[in-house]
Amino acid sequence: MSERLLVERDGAVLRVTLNRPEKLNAIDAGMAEAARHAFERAASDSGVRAVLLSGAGRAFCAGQDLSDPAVAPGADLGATIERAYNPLIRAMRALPKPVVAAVRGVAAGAGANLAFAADIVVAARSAKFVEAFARIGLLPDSGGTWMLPRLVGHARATGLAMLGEPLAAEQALAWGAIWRVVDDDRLDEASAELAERLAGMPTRALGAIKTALQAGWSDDLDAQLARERDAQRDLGATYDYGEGVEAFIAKREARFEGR
Ligand code: LHQ
Repeated sequence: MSERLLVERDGAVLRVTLNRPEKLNAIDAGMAEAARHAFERAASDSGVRAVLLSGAGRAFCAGQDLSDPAVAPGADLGATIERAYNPLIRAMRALPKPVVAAVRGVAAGAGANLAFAADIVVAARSAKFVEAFARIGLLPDSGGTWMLPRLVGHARATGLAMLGEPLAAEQALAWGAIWRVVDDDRLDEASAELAERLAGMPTRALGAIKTALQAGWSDDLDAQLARERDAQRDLGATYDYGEGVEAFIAKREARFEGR
């Protein structure tokens, strides 16, 4: 779409940038759909092997644009969620490739849960995650009520969701909600390095890891053991497994191709 969402290829990394910095990248009509399309394209483009999601300016994302008439009090908020947010979160979680979120400054409301829907979150020390919903009479959406307890446990998820207090980057790290905290001036470099590194790894294996870890949240052990067996059978037939083993035996770096 418009330049409110930037989608750029950088080698095998697809960079998706929320680009409305004057409104802290609040999501207005069309932005969530454009982001969803970007993730869907990433799924079907074999040249894309990782996605890097970030926000332009001082914030990651302030969530839904509250000045959008579509979410004015009395409007059908469920319609906006069904049209914009649910398909985006589904597309991110269904993408069998790693998604890195680089979070600088505030990630509020749907913006916080968008970050938590990524596979690996790298946060600047300045970052804070705010489940701002209850402050305006709503509940966490964009998968927040599903993801938060899985990331931080029921008690902390409840406190975050009910109180809407900012969760600072270091605390989010200590609680296991995110992968890493870096100094603000290192965020761009550190997140790009990580996305590039993931893009050079065996993509099919990373996709299988993502799918299996997610399935494990609801499957029992037997189902999960069967899933691991089936996925390992598939992965054992990939080029990258052959390359990985050959490189190991030859004591050289593997050159994975994502197939
Ligand atoms: C904004 C926003 C914003 C518009 C900052 N909208 N302009 C889904 C679909 C259906 C229904 C509704 O909900 C959802 C999901 C959601 O995401 S609901 C939750 C929505 N988000 C929030 O409640 C957060 C609202 N924002 C804030 O609390 C603050 O702006 C934060 C804490 C994010 C940042 O505070 P400051 O650093 O002090 O910045 P600021 O407040 O001065 O914001 C800068 C500008 O951005 C300002 O515009 P202005 O023209 O005055 O400079 C804000 O109005 C605008 N802005 N968030 N969500």
